[in-house]
Amino acid sequence: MNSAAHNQYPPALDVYALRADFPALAQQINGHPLVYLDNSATTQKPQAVIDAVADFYSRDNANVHRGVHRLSQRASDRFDGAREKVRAFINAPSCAEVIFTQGTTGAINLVAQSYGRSILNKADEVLVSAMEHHANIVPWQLLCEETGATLKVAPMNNNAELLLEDFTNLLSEKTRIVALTHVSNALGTINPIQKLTRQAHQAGAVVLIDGAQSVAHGPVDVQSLECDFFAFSGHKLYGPTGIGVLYGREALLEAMPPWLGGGDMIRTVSFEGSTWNALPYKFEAGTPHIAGVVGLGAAIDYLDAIGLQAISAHEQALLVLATQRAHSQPGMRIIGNASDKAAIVSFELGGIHPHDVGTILDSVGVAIRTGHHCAMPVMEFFGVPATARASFGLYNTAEDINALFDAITKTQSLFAR
Ligand code: 7TS
Repeated sequence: MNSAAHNQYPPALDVYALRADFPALAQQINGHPLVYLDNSATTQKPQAVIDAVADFYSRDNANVHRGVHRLSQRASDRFDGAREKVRAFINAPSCAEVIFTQGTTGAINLVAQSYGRSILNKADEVLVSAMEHHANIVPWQLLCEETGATLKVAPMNNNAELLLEDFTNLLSEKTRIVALTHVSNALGTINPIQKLTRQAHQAGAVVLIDGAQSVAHGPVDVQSLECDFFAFSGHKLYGPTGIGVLYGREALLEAMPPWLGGGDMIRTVSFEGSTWNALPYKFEAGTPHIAGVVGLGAAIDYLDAIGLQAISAHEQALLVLATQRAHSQPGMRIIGNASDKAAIVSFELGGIHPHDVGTILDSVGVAIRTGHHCAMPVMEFFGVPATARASFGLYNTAEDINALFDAITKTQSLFAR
């Protein structure tokens, strides 16, 4: 995902046809058609993903890499096939570099506990940004507590843009790991990852990108981003929950010690000591979430058929529309006005508590998220306890935006009484 992608003109999405692929969208909530605008939390699933998971359990269910029997072979083929789909999707050079994890959170913790713990000492620093999700803060805090290293934070401005000069100034020979979000879930900011990565590399640091909010919303190429690690979750990519991916550069992964120990990650085990399996299995202890991997593969096929460029263009058009409407809505303040933004609109309605906003919106079928969005430092920076957040996906329409703003107007008039 990059801003250049937004300037191209791919064929427009046939969004109404695509909506029919998502059974969950065709329901009424409180007597109103569901308007699902909580895509940053998780996306709805197309029938193709639901069918792939059901079909796996109905026909091919077996453990992978162990059995010689037919079902185990089929399960292994589907599992390995999905890894190749993920590799191609993010343009990783090799399947050895694609590790299945429980999600973005699992992937970041793996890097912190394996890579981080093996290289960090007291004099070292880890650099994150002020707009990180807790999943890209807390694992580094735990690591710093364990190793005595220091966590540094690159600040942002009031538009929620990273301050590039401060970022540069915070880099030094002490900086061993730079961990940044590609897109902020609470603010929508798209960070200039390639540029930041190059600077971090010049300082000698290794770079992890939290791609939880970027992979489903535009093309991602880990080689052109030049990052060392890239983490994302299947469930934000129209795939199942409980499955995610860590991409890592092979040389780094090879040098890293295992984190979780158990079956599948070993080559040999004896009571004198054990040796480790090849990549990616070294980091995949235990029975994996096979059905989740199969579903993730189906989600990638589904998105590839539509095209990430087209999805990006569609969502950018929705963002422009929602932002225009917000500017002409009295009493509404957008939090997060970066010049390069994903289709996420965090907002406040004067003194109305975001939870009340969310509850009234739900009463007319509009699903948004309210709260701190697992980004408490972002809330602190903007001086709010919480925000209301509408986040868009490939199946959202201009009518959804109309419904959102009708519901916002209704909320304001209820509170004006
Ligand atoms: N990083 C970012 C930027 C995220 O937005 C999230 C989840 C995570 C990491 C963690 O992903 P997980 O799949 O491992 O849980 N964000 C949100 C959200 O915005 N609302 O609910 C979850």
